[in-house]
Amino acid sequence: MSSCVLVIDDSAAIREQVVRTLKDVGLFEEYLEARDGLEGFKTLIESRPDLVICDVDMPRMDGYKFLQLVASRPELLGLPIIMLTGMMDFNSKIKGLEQGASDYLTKPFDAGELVARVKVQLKIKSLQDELKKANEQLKRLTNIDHLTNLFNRRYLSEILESEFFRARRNRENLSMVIIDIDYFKNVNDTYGHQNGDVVLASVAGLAQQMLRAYDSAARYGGEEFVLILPGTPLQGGEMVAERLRQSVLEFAFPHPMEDLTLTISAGVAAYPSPLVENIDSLFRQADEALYRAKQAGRNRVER
Ligand code: GH3
Ligand code: MG
Ligand code: MG
Ligand code: MG
Repeated sequence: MSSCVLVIDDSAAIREQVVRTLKDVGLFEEYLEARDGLEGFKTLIESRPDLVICDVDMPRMDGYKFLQLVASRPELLGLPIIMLTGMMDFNSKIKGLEQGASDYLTKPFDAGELVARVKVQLKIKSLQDELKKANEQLKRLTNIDHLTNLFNRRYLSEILESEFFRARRNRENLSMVIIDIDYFKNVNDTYGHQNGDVVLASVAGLAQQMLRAYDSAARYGGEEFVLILPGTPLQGGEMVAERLRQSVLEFAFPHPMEDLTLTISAGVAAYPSPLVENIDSLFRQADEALYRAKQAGRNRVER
């Protein structure tokens, strides 16, 4: 069920005729009207109808200009617009379609044809919406690690690629933190693999809580995580890692892990730095720092 249609025409009689035709078949719940392109665009932005029926010849702003305005707004992409006009010549139809109209009807219109064409547009719109949803779902599935809800390793490479080059272009800082849970094998051995999974999800949740909107957290390996912190120098990355280390240390795990004191080790590296000229060396620096943290006894952050 589509809920809202907007009818734009300078003639009150035509608007009434269109609305009555659509009301007769109960295609919409709400009917909005506007007298010209300008008023129509304002109503469109405010009320976001599911379909627009628009006259071409109107004072102040005509239908072509209206189409141009709509096309300039990416958020309106896919909105069905049926042009309705008295103009009989082909060129005006072609012009309308080229400017983004979904369909074209000439006045006087046949009620049955209007309804049929509106239905076609609504069908196309709903298929597009489904496709969009399926695409978003697919994107989620390809980018997200199921157990932890963090980005997966595959998507981490994409993020690193874009963030590293953005940092280089804009001469901005970029920090990377690699985290490895200490003695995680013991957790599995003591509480079982399923509880181990709970621990992984908990650590991921704590990491996610630390982050700002443009930071990213990914599950890099079994019990290894990576944080990407754009606009953050080395000291900032260390601070984030240290806060996470503290919060993991203090975290109260659910039954039967009440007695578990979990720790993490982390290595931090940042761009720019004399040792970091590309993504690989950024990774290597962070990994070597992590190794030093492990060597130094774990439960610590190294740079
Ligand atoms: P260290 O302090 O040196 O890091 O010791 P560790 O035991 O954490 O290191 P190690 O790499 O030897 O062990 C990691 C363990 O993580 C081994 C593996 O069974 C476990 N693991 C990997 N992925 C998963 C997972 O998805 N779920 C669970 N429960 N365990 C996992
Ligand atoms: Mg007109
Ligand atoms: Mg490991
Ligand atoms: Mg480990």
